Amino acid sequence: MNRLNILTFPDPRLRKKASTITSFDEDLQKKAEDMLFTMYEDKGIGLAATQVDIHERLIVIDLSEDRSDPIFIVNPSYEVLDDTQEISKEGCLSIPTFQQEVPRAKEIELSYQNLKGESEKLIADGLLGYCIQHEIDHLNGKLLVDYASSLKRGRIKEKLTKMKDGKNKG
Ligand code: GNR
Ligand code: NI
Repeated sequence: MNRLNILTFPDPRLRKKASTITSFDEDLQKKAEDMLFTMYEDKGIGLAATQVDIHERLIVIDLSEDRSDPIFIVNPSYEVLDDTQEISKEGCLSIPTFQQEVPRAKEIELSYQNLKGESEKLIADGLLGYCIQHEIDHLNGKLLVDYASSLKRGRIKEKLTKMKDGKNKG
């Protein structure tokens, strides 16, 4: 398994729209495993392929305490079952140190394919529902900063750019 590099805001590659997956092969399996490993290493509950510079519609999620219950989600789409807007306070591995309150649908029905290409459905609310909505935003090039004021967005952009410059100087 390989640890993949996670892109950080304001990297323009985070804005790319991911494409539909059509091959359910060993290569896909390997990408999914590397993403899961990377997500566990960075202590996230979800990761979208866009964040590791793979612009395909692939997501991994694991909400379990002991990191033993991964869900691999290919080509997701969802319908809103309960459109009550709930406020979800979220972080993102691509925007370190940043938190944002985001309005999310209360309950969704997710349709997707598994790594074998078989169709699956899942009804989700609470943290799982918010996480799915967050990851699908990534596949569409949307980020938590887009829900923030331009003032707050400007501040985090400056902060993360400075952090990166510092790192690059070593
Ligand atoms: O680890 C993460 N926590 C989280 C909390 C609330 C809603 C969504 C998330 S996803 C995030 C990891 C991440 O950046 N995924 O894209
Ligand atoms: Ni994220």
